[in-house]
Amino acid sequence: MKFNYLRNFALGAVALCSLASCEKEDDSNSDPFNFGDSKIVVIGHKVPDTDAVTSAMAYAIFLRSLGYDCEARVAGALNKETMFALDTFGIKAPELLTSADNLNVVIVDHSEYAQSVNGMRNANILRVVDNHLLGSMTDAASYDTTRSAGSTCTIIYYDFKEMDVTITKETAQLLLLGILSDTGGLKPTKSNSKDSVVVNDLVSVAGITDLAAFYTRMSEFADSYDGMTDAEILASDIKDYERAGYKYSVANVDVDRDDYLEDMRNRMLAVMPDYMKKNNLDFMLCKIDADTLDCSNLLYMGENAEKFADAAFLNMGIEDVTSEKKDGYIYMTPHVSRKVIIVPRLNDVLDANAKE
Ligand SMILES: [Mn+2]
Repeated sequence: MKFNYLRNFALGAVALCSLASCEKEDDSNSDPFNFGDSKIVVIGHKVPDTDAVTSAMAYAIFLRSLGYDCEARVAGALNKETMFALDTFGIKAPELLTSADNLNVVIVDHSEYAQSVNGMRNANILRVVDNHLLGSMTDAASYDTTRSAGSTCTIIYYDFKEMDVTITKETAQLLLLGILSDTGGLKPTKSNSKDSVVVNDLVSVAGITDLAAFYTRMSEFADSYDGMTDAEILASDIKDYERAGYKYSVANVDVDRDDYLEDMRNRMLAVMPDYMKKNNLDFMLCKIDADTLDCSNLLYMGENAEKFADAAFLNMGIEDVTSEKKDGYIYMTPHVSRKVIIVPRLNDVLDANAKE
């Protein structure tokens, strides 16, 4: 059960250790990061998850506190979990941004142009704040990245601390939501002690009395595909990548009952070809996680997809993770993270088989 991990969060009260953040100017003039006077838009990735939304909002608050003219926007419609979470605290969601053309932007929670709103290649990227493997955004003016952080909100918490900016109740709520969502309620496979320390520090500021109960409720919304078509389920938590000349996507789908796995595999396999065609992909993966069984089923489709998946995910040699080839998919246990396991290992295989 997801919320069980939360029981340990209070025990993670290790010393506050500053996450390494890089390339920050530390002069105390009126322009602490030298971002200038122009309006700044903070934005996360397309198909936004809770962390993409709340980290943008929290970072916008952070920059406004430092005197910048700044606003958060979202790159797509909010999912059910995010809507529930913001509703709970009475927080208004940011407005949609459809093009980043010629804007001054701070990017949160991604570093892949393929995951950004249109026009991002023509934007002035002041900073990337992210906890993922660095993607194609190698030309930003500065980076504030810590791959070991469980969520972008964790990084931002330490930014507030470092710059001595007060964390208000609403900021605490936003940061907590991003961390809880991205770490699956502080699951050990998706978080570390730094995330726990932050949650421990923020929970009372955020005014949450029963964190486990709150996260359970939140995850019910995350797992709910009520009223969605199979194509919408496939696209509900999908990320696009460009690497070594390949265009690919990795979808993430959760099922809350083990006996739904086979059905969900078949349903996703039926809608994957259309997604590939519409998005002009070379190949795609779809990872279906079953919480109760604690496993991932990895589907693959497209040219060489099986070959790449076999090379990346069989015989991985990772302690405590086993993988096995099944009929048409790879079975892994415990469930694996797209960010930590899937994308880095796949990119290594693609680099070794580069198109150009
Ligand atoms: Mn995200």
